[in-house]
Amino acid sequence: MGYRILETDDIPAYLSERGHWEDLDDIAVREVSDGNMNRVFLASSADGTRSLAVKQALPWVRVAGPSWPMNPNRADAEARAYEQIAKVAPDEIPAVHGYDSENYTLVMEDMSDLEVLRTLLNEGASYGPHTSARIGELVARLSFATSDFGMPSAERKALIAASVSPELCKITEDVVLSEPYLEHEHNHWHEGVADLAVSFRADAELRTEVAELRHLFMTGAQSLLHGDLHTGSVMVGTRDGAPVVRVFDPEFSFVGPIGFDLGLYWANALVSEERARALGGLTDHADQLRLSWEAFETEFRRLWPARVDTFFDDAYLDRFLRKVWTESLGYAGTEVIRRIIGFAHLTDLTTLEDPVGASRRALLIGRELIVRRRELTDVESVRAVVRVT
Ligand code: SR1
Ligand code: MG
Repeated sequence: MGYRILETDDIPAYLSERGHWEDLDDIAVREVSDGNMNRVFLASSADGTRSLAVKQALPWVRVAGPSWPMNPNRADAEARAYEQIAKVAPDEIPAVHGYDSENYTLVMEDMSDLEVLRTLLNEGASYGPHTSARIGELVARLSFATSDFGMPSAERKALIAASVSPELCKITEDVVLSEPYLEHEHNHWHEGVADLAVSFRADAELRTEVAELRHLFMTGAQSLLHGDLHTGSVMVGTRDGAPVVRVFDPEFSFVGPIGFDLGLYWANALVSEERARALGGLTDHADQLRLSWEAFETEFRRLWPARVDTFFDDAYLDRFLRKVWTESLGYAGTEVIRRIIGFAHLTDLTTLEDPVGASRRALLIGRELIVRRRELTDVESVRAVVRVT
């Protein structure tokens, strides 16, 4: 039949055809699309005992429409990423009930009892003790398992080949890792940061450092990444009295530098901290970089003795983790900057009555993380940057 774009009214028959739903007299569907790229529907029975999420990739960027075409086969990357993550962290992703590669559609667990982390933080909630640690642990497990430490060489070459994702990588290479430092129609900013946008474009030191991070993003095939690990890609809540953390939306997944995943999470934590500071609502924001890094490092070191290639010795592990730390700081800086003067701004700042102070602080912190990343050798030195900015 070929690819067809699903509308709300198509979902009952679609789920029935695919064997996911039997009683078509007992199904209600609503569209809950929220991210920049795709459509999402929730189907549920009247008594709420049965529910599913249906996510379809459109042939364009959802928020831009047909003027920004995008191959819907990005859903293949998302389905592949979920398969890999399920091997190492099955409890930290939604259950995937099926993938339809003809319609680029995933049928998944309904997570509407959970909340998007960004939404909660914007409402003034704390992270709590579990969220960032679970994120750090997930990144460690996924990155170790899909690195040359966790996977035999030939198998890994096949993973790299299967995970090539040119269109989505190009989005990141453009909107995160170059456009904010150039004149580009995607860029926009609040007039209160216009001077910083101008000065960043003229900043040769900053540009060269971003060029290095961009080149590493293009060439550094360290591990399979989530690829877009911001606080809008994380859901949190409680089930049966236990904390739940679910990472979703890995459509930007490819084999790249591990620091890109950690860096995106850190950037979004830092911006969230600036929102909270502006509102006088700081809680545990300052702990999140440390919690995620410590969990990442601890888990990576725990897995190390099981490495498949023991030519990589313990001294190399120390060196490798230092490199991941430094690169993570750099990517954190690039993500902060693009979210304020580039494409796809963050509601953390755009919903502030006066976003200027928080935005200026975040931009300056972002620049420091990029240009001084090699001298920021521990969590305390990063906190010092935040304090003195
Ligand atoms: C055109 S896509 C813009 C952004 O949305 C996604 O969530 C990624 O962050 C991407 O950079
Ligand atoms: Mg997304």
